[in-house]
Amino acid sequence: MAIKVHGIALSTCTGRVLLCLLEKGLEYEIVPLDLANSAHKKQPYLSLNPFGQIPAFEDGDVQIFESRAITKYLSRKYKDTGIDLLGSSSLTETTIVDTWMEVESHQYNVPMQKIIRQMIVNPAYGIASDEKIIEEELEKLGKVLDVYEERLSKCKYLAGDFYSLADLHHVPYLVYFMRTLKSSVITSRPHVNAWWKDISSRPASVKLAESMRI
Ligand code: GS8
Repeated sequence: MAIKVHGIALSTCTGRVLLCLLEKGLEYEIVPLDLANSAHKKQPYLSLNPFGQIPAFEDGDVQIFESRAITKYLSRKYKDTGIDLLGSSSLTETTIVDTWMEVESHQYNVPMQKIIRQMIVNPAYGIASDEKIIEEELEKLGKVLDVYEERLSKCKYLAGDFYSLADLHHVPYLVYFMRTLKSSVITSRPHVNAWWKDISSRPASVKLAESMRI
């Protein structure tokens, strides 16, 4: 049975799953949701994601929500299809991938999500951006990226000299962020900038970015 992703490509969390599928070269079907009519807050969708958020995922009998859990599932189940995204060659590498996935989720994602809401999502809905929130969150993001700059001066990718889910998870928000007037937060940090240039030019990332045009 085909892999089904319930969501929309414009959503960064859905994009995280789509990017993993593209990297793995797996066939999938996007099942669009009528978000304007709150289809994600009602049954039958709530039986796929009880929190009423996108994405949700089906692979045969397996049903999962939480985008990062879905990418981990795909990377483990389809370990031998396409690129290894887990640093599977040793426990140490796997653990470093896990560490930087946690960093993405708990350090980078927090300010980034608020910035993208203010700079991309709100304007798309005709809602004014809050400059104070943007400035506060950019300062927090800058501190996180200073740690990345140091890390990426020592290795090409976050978990080492190999591309992994730790890098992949960053891509969707950065696609939107790099289209804002604040992209110098990335380009002014040479190692972060080189990392972004590399991971954004992967064919799968280019394809995802094309589908993220608001
Ligand atoms: C977050 C899902 C989420 O925030 C994940 O899957 O990674 N931790 C979860 N989804 C957003 C869209 S993200 O672009 C969403 O569903 N927003 C609509 C809503 O909350 O009503």
